[in-house]
Amino acid sequence: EQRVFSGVQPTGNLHLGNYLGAITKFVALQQDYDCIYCVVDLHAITQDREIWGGPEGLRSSTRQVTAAFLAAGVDAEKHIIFNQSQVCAHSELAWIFNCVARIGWLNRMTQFKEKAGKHRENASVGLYAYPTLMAADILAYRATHVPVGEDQKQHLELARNIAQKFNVDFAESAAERGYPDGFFPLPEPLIGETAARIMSLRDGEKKMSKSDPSDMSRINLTDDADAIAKKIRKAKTDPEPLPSELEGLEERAEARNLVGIYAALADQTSAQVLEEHGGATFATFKAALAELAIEKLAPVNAEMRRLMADPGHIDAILTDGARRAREIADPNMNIIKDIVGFIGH
Ligand code: AQP
Repeated sequence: EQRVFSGVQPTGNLHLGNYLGAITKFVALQQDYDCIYCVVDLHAITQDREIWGGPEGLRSSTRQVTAAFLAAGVDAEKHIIFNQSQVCAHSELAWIFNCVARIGWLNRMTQFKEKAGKHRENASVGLYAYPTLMAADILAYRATHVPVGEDQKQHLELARNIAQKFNVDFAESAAERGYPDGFFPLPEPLIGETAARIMSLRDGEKKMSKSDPSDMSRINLTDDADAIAKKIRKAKTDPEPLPSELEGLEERAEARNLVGIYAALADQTSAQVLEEHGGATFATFKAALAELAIEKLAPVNAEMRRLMADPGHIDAILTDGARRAREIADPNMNIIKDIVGFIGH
């Protein structure tokens, strides 16, 4: 059995990187898999309160991410959309995984180092344990495939290590309960060839990120056409025109990023974009990119606004999704607890 699970944090400023690197991939996978898409609100509160915005901010961002899933084309009836905190299995399994994962494994996580910054002592314990919760998100459903951007590759590798160690540590107990190969599958990342890593519009070496203090560094899904056009016009570039071949983009991070964004929006490869636009100045190419971005994002933006005008409807979708998610996760949790040796499950 194959199942897709992925999540997006409700930390505000959902951007083009989240959209192209994750959400559009979610939509495409619905054809071939049973999919569970989660608004990971428990993950959001691992960061500083200014980032997730306090209780009001969290509620509003949770609805915004849900609206983005729906507006992009996730089908909440055939598949499942819900918010993480409504399903206890995530927290419960994360605790068990905290006892499976080794401190040495977590110490290697680059996202923690980046997000905790210089004052690591002041980071929350939750931020440190973020990857064990992510492993629990996936494995509570015994999901086999996880669409993510490239930045999450290391966390997924950790989830596989946790699944494998659990399977080995509890091999006998799992076999006695009918799981001779271990209870957990080893989940595989699905990282797209295009848009796996969209970079900041102000710095081609940094990924586009919700928490970048400069709003000009990213295109938000809530930006209107004027804001999108302005951000693309002002995006950092070099003075050379576009090359006709991919090799010409080496050492030109900003140019490579804009070509990559165009390619992902047009559903082409970067090479195809260069065939068509090679030789163009940035003034010309940016105008074409702005036009394309507005054409693709305007309907998503409009649908998100329409959905967010009715928060009760969004909340009902999340509650229904959570109920269906529990139907999958709760029986799994009972087996997992029994395998570990907890009485009463
Ligand atoms: N720049 C990006 N390019 C491609 N994919 C990206 N993703 C994030 N940034 C890019 C993918 O979006 C999904 C959801 O991300 P998330 O919100 O759960 O976590 P994140 O990676 O921490 O997102 P941000 O925007 O970078 O937030 P901050 O600023 O808080 O760190 C994931 O699949 C991710 O790979």
